[in-house]
Amino acid sequence: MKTLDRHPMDLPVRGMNLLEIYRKMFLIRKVEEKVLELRKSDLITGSVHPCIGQESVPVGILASCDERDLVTATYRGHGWALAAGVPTPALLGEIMGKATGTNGGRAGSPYLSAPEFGFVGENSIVGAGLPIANGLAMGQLHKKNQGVVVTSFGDGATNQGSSHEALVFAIARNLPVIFVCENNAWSEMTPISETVPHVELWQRAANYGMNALKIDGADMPSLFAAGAAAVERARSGGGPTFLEVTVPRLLGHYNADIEHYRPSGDSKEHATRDPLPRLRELLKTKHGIDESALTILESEVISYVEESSAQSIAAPLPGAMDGIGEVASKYVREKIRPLPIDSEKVAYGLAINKGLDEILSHDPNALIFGEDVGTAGGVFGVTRNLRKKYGERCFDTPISEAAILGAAIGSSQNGLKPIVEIMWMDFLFVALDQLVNQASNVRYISNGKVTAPMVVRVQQGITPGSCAQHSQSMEAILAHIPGIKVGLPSNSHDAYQMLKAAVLDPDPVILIESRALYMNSDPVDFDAPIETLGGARISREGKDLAVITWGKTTAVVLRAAEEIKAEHGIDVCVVDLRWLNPLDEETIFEAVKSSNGKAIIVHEANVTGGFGAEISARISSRLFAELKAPVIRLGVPDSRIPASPVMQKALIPDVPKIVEAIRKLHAI
Ligand SMILES: Cc1ncc(C[n+]2csc(CCOP(=O)(O)OP(=O)(O)O)c2C)c(N)n1
Repeated sequence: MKTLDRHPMDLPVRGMNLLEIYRKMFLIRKVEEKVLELRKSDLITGSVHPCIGQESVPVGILASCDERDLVTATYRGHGWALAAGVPTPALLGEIMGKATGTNGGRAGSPYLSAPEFGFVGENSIVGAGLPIANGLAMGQLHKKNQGVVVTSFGDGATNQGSSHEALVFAIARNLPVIFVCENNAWSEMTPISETVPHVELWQRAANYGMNALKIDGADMPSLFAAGAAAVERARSGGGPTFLEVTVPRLLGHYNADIEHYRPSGDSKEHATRDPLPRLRELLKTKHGIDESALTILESEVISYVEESSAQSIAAPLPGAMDGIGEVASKYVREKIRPLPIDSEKVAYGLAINKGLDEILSHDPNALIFGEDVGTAGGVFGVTRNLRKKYGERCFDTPISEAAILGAAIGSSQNGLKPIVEIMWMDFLFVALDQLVNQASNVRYISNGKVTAPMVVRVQQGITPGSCAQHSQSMEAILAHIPGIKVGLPSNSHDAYQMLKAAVLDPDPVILIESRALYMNSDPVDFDAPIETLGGARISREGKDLAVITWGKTTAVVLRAAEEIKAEHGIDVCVVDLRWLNPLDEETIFEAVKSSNGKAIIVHEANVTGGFGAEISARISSRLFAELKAPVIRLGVPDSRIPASPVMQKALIPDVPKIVEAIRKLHAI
């Protein structure tokens, strides 16, 4: 948390005396009331989730934090932002969607962030912030500055898989994270007692072996003490703590919640536990602060909130086009060099292993983690020997894909260069939130202030005997997500080159390797200059027809091209796309134009919604006048994948099927 130029009321809570703490809590209360008032007009749009009744938690915990420390919160995070030191006008500006807001209007009330104040941000996906906090904490450890990470979430979030994965991961890595569960007894419209009937929430963490305790959020001295102990423990290498803090829910889940589901007795009981009047009373009775001093302080806060609100109301709206851009770094097309011919042949998996070894040796911020990647060297041996050589910089994780990806996101935002392995493409789906909702948004929401330069290695495809849950080709789903770069190396040289390019890239990159290729050997020029990310390659020149493909099917298409040339004299141009995002459209268009206006796209993914559909659409709209025939897609028919190789053969686009498709298209 930096001490930037801001109003004294907006300073972070660290080092404040109890009266100043009260002032901050009162500020949070008044800001939230102002937000609810403005939400009744058009000045604020969308849902807002006030933290009224919960103000004690951010101030109580962050009182023990300092400028090294980082904070994440949920959509109910305005109080955390203000306690961390985010200026009130910037917060209100964001909630009003103004250009002056923390995120220039890109984030809104439930997803705002201000990393320059140590407030890494809110999160609108329940439970998603915990795995990311772990990654941030890995960055803290790497910096060796004894910094900690505080992550807040609700009681309902303790029912999320990602939360449990994060707790398990934090213990396994002994991370300096303080998990703060703000238990307001309601998960949106369902009481937590209904979904967690038999244990207390803190016990869940305790049963995982984490230091865990429960505190009454209205008892400020206990809250300060628990926060201070947890921070001290984390700073001194004692690992994570789980704090369950009970707080009242004084209002509905969000601004429009009429609480028709809530017994009135429950609301009344919660109202008796409001921490704000309790602290006020404590100041008067135990700290000798008189009523008039409190009244003056409160009126100063009210004036400041009015001023900040007026300032934000008068602030300019963003331009309509300001929401475009900063999705990913700009792709600048470069010509891709031809593949080496005379270099030493190296297996695809080994080329990646050598690349990883070099990356770890040259970049002290790089690290590798995933399931079985450490001691065992990966289930396919791709990370073999790296743990022996680099120790903890190549480590095994729990079988917790969301925790792995979240840790990659957080650590990449905090100075590290994580290269993580997800063992199988099919397993990515248990953790997709971390890519689709989290990694993809880091650059965009922060307007480019922060990026998530992480690399995810994963492998996919059909091999003999691979079952329906271990054989899917899912590149189209990933390429559909703006903000994520996706590449599929088709040979050993590219496997090495594309890994190096991915590691140098500032954005999240998914490298989809092919299990079937790991043992294949092709020439690799380890001395070739490293490319920047992107670019397709013409793998075979030809004038009669273009075949566009990527990854594993490239070699199959090349074999088909040789066969059809030998048997039918048809000269096929083969484009290996390499990267689906960014997409090198120009190489595709040039290839189709110079190949008689005929194109086939071949992939091992299902046809419907496959990336071939995207290529086909782009060719059809750009080259409509030049096309001599419809663009053809050849993929696996829309089916599940059988394990038996006999049945698999009928589905996979193999040489005979490709030859047949080429022959037919050529005849048109
Ligand atoms: C993964 C996911 N599921 C569901 C939702 C919808 N949702 C938003 S807040 C919320 C309740 C969460 O309750 P809790 O964690 O107790 O936090 P609180 O809102 O009380 O602060 C739900 C279900 C969501 N945003 N994300």
